[in-house]
Amino acid sequence: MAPPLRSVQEFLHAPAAGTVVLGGWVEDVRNLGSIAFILVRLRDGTVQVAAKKKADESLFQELTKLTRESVVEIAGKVVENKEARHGREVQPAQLSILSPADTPLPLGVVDKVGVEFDTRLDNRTVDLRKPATRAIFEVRSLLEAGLRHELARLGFIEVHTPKLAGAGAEGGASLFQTDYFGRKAFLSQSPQLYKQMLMATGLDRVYEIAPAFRAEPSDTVRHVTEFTSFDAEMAWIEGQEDVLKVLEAVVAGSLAYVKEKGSAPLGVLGVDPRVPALPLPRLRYPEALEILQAQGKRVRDGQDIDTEGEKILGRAMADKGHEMFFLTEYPTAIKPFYVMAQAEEPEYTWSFDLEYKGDEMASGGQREHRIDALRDSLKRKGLDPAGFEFYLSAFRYGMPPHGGWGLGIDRLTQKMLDLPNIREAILFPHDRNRLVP
Ligand code: AMO
Repeated sequence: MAPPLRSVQEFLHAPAAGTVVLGGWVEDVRNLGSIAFILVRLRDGTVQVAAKKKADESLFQELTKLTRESVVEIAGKVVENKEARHGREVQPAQLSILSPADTPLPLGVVDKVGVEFDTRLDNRTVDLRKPATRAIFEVRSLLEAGLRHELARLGFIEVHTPKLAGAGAEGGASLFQTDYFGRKAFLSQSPQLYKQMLMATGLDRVYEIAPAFRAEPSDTVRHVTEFTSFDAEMAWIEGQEDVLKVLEAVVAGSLAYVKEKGSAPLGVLGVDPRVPALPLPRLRYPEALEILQAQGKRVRDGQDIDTEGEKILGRAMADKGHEMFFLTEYPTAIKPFYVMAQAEEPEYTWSFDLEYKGDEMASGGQREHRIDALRDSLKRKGLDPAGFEFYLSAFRYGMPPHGGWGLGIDRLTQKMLDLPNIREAILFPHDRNRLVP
C-alpha cells in the first residue's frame, strides 16, 4: 500500500475519485447488515469508511469484525457523500490490520462514561487518544516554546546541569538518595547550585527546562515526585526587581504565544487563558499578613503562608482583578540558605513567589554572592559548609551579584488550563503511590 494519509486535512485535499490509504485507529464499527460504517481516527479527526456487503463480501466480514482501537490501513476510493462528516468518505478495497486491539478496552476513547483517574493513568496511552487529553500536551509544548522564544529575545542561553547530585539545595527531607559506586548521591531537587555557579563564568543569563525530583510524601493535587522545573539565573543585577521584571515579561510573553499559536487545542479544551497586564502587583509579605489578618487568618510574622493562606490571598487579589501577582520579601527563617537577607532588616529576604489563581508557580530572588555571608547562612541553617565546597569554590574567585527563579511547568500548565490536578498536565505522572507507567 502507498504511505497512509496522516490527517483529515490531507484527506480533504485528496482528489475526488482518487485512491487513498487511511492509516489510523478504528474508532467505531457500525454494521447495518448490507452496509457497514467504520470510523478511522487520524491525527486530527475521523474519516468514514463505507463498506457495502455486495461489493466484496469477505472484505465486509473482515471490516465488521475489527475491534475498536485496532490500528489499520485501509485503501480505497474517495467518494463524495453529503451525509458523511466532511462531505466525503472512502469506499474500501483493501484492509491491512497492523495491530489488533484486545477487548474489552480499559477505557473508552469516545465514550462519555466517566472512569477513575487512576484507570486513565494506568492506561495513559489509550487515555491520550482522547482529543481533550492530547490537547493539554499540545498547549504545554507551546508554553515551553513561548518561554524559550521570550528568553532568547532577552539574551538567555539554554543550559543543562547534572541531575545526579552530591548535595541537595532545597532541604534534606525531600531528597531521593541513591548509591553511587559506594558513595551517597541524590537525584537533583533543582539546578539551584549549578545555575548559580554558572554566574561566576560569564555565561551570565542562563535557563534550563528539565526534570527535578522531590521525595514528596504528601498526596496533593499540586505535588508530584518528578516535575519539570524551568529555572533561570541572571548576573549583574542591582536587586530583586531586575529578576521580577524579566520573569513577568517571560511568563506574560509565553501566555500570549500560547494564545496566538494554540487556538486549535485551546478550542478543544474550551479554555481562553488571560494574558496578565504588566507590571504584576508586588505584594510584600507584611502586606500579605495584613490581608490575611483582615480575613480572619492569623499568620505570625516570620511564619510561612500555608496553602489556605495562599488561596485567601489569591481570592483577595482576584477581587482586585489580578489572577497573577508576586508575593515578596519572605522572612529569612523560612527561606533556603542561598537567598540574600536584606541589609536593613536581615530577618527578611530579597525573595519572591509568583502566585497564579491561588497557587505558587515559582520562587526566586536575589542570591547571597558574598562567600563569608554564604558560609554563615549555611551554618545558620544547620548545614555543613564542607558538603558544599564545590559550590562555595565558585564564589571564591569572583562572583557577581545575581538572582533567578524556579518555576514548575506542570503547575503553570495546570493553572493556565484550569485543570483540577497537576497530574493532568504530566504525560506519565509519578508520585508516592505511582511509579509506573
Ligand atoms: P521551589 O522549591 O519553590 O524553589 O520550587 C520551584 C517551583 O517548582 C515547583 N515545584 C513542584 N511542582 C510539582 N511538584 C512538586 N513536588 C514541586 N516542588 C516544587 C513549584 C515551585 O514554585 N531553587 C528554588 C528556585 C529558585 O530560587 O530559583 C526552588 O526550587 O511550581
